[in-house]
Amino acid sequence: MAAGRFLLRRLRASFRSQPRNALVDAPRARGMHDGGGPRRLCIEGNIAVGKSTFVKLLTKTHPEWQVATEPIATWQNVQAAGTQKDSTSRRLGNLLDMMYQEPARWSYTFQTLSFMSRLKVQLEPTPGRLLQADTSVRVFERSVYSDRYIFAKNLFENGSLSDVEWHIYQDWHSFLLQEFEDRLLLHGFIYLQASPQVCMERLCQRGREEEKGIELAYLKQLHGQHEDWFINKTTKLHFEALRHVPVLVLNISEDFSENAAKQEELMGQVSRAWLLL
Ligand code: UDP
Ligand code: D5M
Ligand code: MG
Repeated sequence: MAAGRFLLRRLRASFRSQPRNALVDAPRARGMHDGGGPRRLCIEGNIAVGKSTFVKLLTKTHPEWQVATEPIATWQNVQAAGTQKDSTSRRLGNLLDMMYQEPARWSYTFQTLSFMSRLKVQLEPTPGRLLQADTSVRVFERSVYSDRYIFAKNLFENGSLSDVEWHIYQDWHSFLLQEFEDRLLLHGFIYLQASPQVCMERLCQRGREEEKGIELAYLKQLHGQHEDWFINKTTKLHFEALRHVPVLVLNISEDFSENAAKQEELMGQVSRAWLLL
């Protein structure tokens, strides 16, 4: 009990001393999980803000951490499983591209694929080497939660998902997450924040073919969704435990990809926050 009170005091002191980068909701810092096993962190942020770059930096700093990147290759190359006679898979299409070309036609289909692929990743059993470690960490690039509270919500609000699709989506999303609740536990979000303009520059620099038609207005909508969830706290979340997952906000407007001092600063912020989880 005494140790618990000490930790709580440290969390509160840290929260007060770092208003912009604090772990929001830190007093309930165990997030969605109170059991043993690895701590599970999720990296969230707008398109092209720098999540994958940040995850690479985390891996370099903590080679023992296990990282699950976004299953984007699956979305770019949807395949039909081979039959017994013919074990080769048949390419069915690039659903990411199809969604950007015809949002009203393909957004709902895309949500089913992105959700299923993220769910599979989040449900993967913990590797043995992590079970043996005293302190082990799994990192996910986005989650089944950003699927809903960032993308699907936004696609509904901008008219790409119909009332019926949004209703059906929310129904199965809630049902499945309740069913798998214990195995989808998260201990913390790291929200990587930058202006939509910075994301646009990085998106153009990356030059992913399917994203060539993305406009600044879309990045502004997604920025607003992130801010409403993580900063303004106005997004209605349907899972009690999710409301209490601590959020570390890191502003990465300044380029960190080649800047050693900035990288050190960011990794320091993660470590300090991490000690509190
Ligand atoms: N990038 C950059 N400076 C940064 C972070 C990222 O120039 O501080 C570039 C990165 O090299 C890539 C693009 O921005 O070309 C998008 O980054 P990333 O793929 O990591 O973004 P994500 O979509 O995963 O958030
Ligand atoms: O790129 C991931 C890409 O996939 C980017 O174009 C956004 C898109 N994406 C990811 N999840 C969704 C959902 N659920 N709906 C619609 N579009 C989505 P990144 O580089 O990781 O930002
Ligand atoms: Mg990425």
